[in-house]
This record gives sequence, structure tokens and C-alpha cells, in this order.
Amino acid sequence: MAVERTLSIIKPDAVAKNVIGEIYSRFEKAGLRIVAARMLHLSREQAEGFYAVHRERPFFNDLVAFMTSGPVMVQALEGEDAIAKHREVMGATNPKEAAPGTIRADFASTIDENAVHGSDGPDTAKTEIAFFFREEEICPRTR
Ligand code: RTP
Ligand code: MG
Repeated sequence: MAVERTLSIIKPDAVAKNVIGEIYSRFEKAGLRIVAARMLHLSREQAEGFYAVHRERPFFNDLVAFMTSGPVMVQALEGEDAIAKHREVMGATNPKEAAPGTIRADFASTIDENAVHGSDGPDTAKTEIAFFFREEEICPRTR
């Protein structure tokens, strides 16, 4: 398996619940290393740009309103098979269908406010990481 990078967002609901550290701990226990991180409050333009693929979906306006409702914590994660591993620890999009012990099962309440985002493939991971971080802001481990 290859070492990959993926983009993770701790969404406004989970930041409001004060569980950033608990979620980071899940990443670390899964062998995912944080190689870049930043807290920010997304503007409407940033949220619309990030979720542009969902522009035509019925939930788009609600999604943008939610993602701009408070600060988010954004990070790039690195590790073996990081994209799939990250989605595994996040759990299903709908927390009601998320496996026990996953982040969404434990910290999310609804499909609209589901605690975390994770890239869904190598191409989106690359685009999404570049959306938030310049190459020199990414700090791979040297030891
Ligand atoms: P994410 O992109 O946030 O990691 O989540 P995902 O891949 O599991 O879900 P995706 O299909 O990409 O949808 C993006 C986000 O839009 C909201 N959503 N709401 N009401 C709905 O039916 C619905 N479907 C999706 C969720 O916040 C989802 O994470
Ligand atoms: Mg998605």
C-alpha cells in the first residue's frame, strides 16, 4: 500500500462540541499523521468553492450555511492508505448508518451536521489539500 495524503475538515458542529482533540486522537490511533493544520471560519465564497461539485444538489444551500456557521479545523493527513483509512474512521455520511466507534457515530447528530469531511479519492485529495494549503505549509515527518 502507498503512503497517501488526504484532506480532513472538522466541521463547525464538532468544533462547537469541543472535540477537536478527541477527533485528532482517533486519527493518530489509526496511524494517520497530521502534516498541516489550520483553524479558519470559511467565507460563503470559500464554502461554495470547496463544495462546487454539489452545487446542483438540493442540500447545497443548507450545506454552505452550515459550513459557514462557525470555525472549522482543516488538516492534511498522511499515512499508508490514508484516504480509505480516514473514511473508515469517519464512518458513513449519515451518522445513523455509521458503524459504532466511528467519529460520526460518536460525535455527529444528523446527515447535515456530520462532524467531519474527508477526501473521497486521490484526485479530490490533491485538489482539496491545495484548496487550503500551499506546498511549503505541508510538513512531512523527518523523524
Ligand atoms: P464529506 O464530503 O463531507 O466527507 O461527506 P461524504 O463524502 O460522506 O458526503 P457527500 O456525499 O460528499 O456530501 C457532502 C456533505 O453534504 C451533506 N449532505 N447532506 N441532506 C443530505 O442528503 C446530504 N447529503 C450530503 C453532508 O454534510 C455531507 O457530508
Ligand atoms: Mg464527499
